[in-house]
Amino acid sequence: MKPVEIKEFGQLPDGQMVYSYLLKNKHGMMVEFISYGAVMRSCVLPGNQGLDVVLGFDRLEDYLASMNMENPPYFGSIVGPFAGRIQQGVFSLNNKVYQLSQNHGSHHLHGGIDSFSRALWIAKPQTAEQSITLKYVSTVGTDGYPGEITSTLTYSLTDDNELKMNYKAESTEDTIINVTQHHYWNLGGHDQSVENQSIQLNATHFLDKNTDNIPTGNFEQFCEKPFNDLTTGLRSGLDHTFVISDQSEIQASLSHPTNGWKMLVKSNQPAAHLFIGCGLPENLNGKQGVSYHATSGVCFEMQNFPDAPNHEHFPSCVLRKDEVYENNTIFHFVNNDHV
Ligand code: FUC
Repeated sequence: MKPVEIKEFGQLPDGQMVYSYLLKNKHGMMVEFISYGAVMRSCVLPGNQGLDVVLGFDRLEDYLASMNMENPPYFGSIVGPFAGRIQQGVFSLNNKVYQLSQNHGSHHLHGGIDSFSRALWIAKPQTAEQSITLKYVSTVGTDGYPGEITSTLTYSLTDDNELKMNYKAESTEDTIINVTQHHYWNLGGHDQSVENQSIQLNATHFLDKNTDNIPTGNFEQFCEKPFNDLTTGLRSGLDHTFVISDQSEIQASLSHPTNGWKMLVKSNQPAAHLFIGCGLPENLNGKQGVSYHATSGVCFEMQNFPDAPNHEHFPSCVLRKDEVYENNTIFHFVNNDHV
């Protein structure tokens, strides 16, 4: 078995070491993760002399500082225990009311203050070629969540240029869960703009939301049939949850107009939350001196509906203590001109 390349990436303020893990396939595709936030730091496609298609930072300090911004970008990280907003951070479960941390105005966002994105994940011994498994245990009551939640995340890179994510969670008490991934993609390279790249979704409706970006419980139709190109109007401030129409193989795609690259997204999740960094600060200093801006990348966050605990007609987000939650998502890169 070919060992994954492991390096020291930096030290947390408390002295703990953050490692980086590099997966490579036979075509030269390379994906790098770090153990802080289980972040995907780079994803280099084969053949194009280092076409790096995800946004990120060069130094651990930049990741740490970014999480202290007013609107953290969550570059490349795993988001949880509950992705998206929960109104006032309040929900009921088993006839008990829980108050989660209010880290976004008076609301709860992306798992709160000590969320999965800020955690140090620990690597487990490698069991398959070009694969890395990270584990994180969040203690009972972290950010107000019931249960000790054990997360196990495996990222694998195949020789078909597929990046596979398998995430599992178990809890010692009934809890709520909605985990996603926050990679900002740009098929032209992380130093470009995604404005002219086309997005297609296996969806006809998105969740209506209020001025605080919280679902109202209603659905809005944006096209007649799935896999329409998203209209420019919608794309110019994209921070929407799209309802996946059916569980057919492909849920979303991103295509570059000229270089031939296409990313197909396959997932077992009921929604795709799409975000084009409208909340990113201008001139955010990223990898290799690149200055990121509002259209530097687009996130395909495959997940359940935000605020699901407060809407009975949304898919359930309850994880019972004897159950296993799974998010299986695959990013498949294809290019007829290359491989
Ligand atoms: C997305 C959005 C949010 C937020 C964040 C960085 O998931 O829904 O609005 O700003 O990521």
